[in-house]
Amino acid sequence: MTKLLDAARTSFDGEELRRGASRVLLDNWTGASSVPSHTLYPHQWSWDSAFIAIGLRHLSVRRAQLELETLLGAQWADGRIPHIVFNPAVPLGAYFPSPDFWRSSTAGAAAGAPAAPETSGIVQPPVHALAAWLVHEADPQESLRRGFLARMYPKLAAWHRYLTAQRNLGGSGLVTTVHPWEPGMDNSPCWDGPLARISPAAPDTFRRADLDHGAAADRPTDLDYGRYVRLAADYRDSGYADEPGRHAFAVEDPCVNALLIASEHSLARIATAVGADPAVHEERARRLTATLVLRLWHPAYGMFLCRDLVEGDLITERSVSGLIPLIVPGLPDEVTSALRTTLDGPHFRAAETGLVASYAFTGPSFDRTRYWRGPAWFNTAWLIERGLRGYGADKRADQLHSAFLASSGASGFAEYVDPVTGEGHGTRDFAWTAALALDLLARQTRAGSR
Ligand code: 9WN
Repeated sequence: MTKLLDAARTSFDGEELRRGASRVLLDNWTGASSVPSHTLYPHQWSWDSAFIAIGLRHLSVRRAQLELETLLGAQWADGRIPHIVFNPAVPLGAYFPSPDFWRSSTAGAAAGAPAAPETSGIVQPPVHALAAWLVHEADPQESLRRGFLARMYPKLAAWHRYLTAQRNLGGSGLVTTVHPWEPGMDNSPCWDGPLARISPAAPDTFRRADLDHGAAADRPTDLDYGRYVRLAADYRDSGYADEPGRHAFAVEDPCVNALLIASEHSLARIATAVGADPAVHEERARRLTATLVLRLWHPAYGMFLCRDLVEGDLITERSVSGLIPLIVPGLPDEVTSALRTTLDGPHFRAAETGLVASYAFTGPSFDRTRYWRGPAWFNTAWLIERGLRGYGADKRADQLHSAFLASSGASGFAEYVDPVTGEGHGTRDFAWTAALALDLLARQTRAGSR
């Protein structure tokens, strides 16, 4: 970082930031869960709720528990946690695809969708067991008193079983995602190749609600949206069935699988706390870690890559997803040191900018403001900060920590920011940005002078 950037990107008033972040979480709370944003995302989202719970625990442990309980209340009988749980009080036109598109209670009945609430039929990255453990740790006595972990454990175990059994579509053991919305990085250039094979749904068959609130230049193109709609409609029309060879889009993503491994480690702790056997989770975490390295590590790129199961090849695009495995304990030394070099080297320039771009500056599709094609998100920075700390890189983690706090507040808790200027983009008062800022602030207070 230059000296000027350094000062602007690391100075903040902790008390003001705490007040601002708390206000966002209080405003986005809807009674039993939170919305990521009242305008752009007016329902409950799966991985958002996990990140939100991690921050909410510092405001109200009870609400943080409820956030996860509400989400898991919508779990399907096959174990999947849907990526959206719809609020019936929100008008259908407020978000697309709406419940009448997914039709979970009917189209998903055979796969075990509940009769209510209505949900989507795809999933998002499994951060939930990690979040449940962190919520528990915030107040173990209250957690025990309410039987929080005992109620969460069977549901989280069923979720991981769904992912590792039904979503093992490549047979490698890794989880396969079947829609670009599943890895949570919707418009990543990694999907351009796989998406090129999909014929888009006709533009007059749907209406994009996102453009009512987001700038068109920042959001995915109409062509990509048509392809998202086609893939989701085909999945729905198959009854949300997961079978190898059936999906036109089938990708093994490093972030999804790294979060599963981190969550398996948390599930082992949860199992021990509720008197169950942690061995199955420890063993699965070990196996998945070895497979992740075997299948998705690319030494010459110095990072993990996505694998396209339809073509069988690695996708040679550098996305932040490929750095998230830093969160996985027990990686070989050469892997972690290469990941750190890539993070701060010319592709991601994280030490210089203080932020973590979603896609390499050097990539052919880099765009500073378009969705997941360059801008910096705060959940990925939080994961990398945690990963660096896990590997003892405290000094580097401290820098990321301060830069995160400064830019989250300065951007008005933006959904994402320009990775060079830090200027806010997308929606503001975005819940996970505020929640994860609160979490980092709480850790700073505990650590004292950092
Ligand atoms: C589709 C809610 C979600 C996040 C995703 C982000 C975006 C939705 C959209 O918003 O996706 O799920 O409409 O673009 O990409 O990570 O969970 O905040």
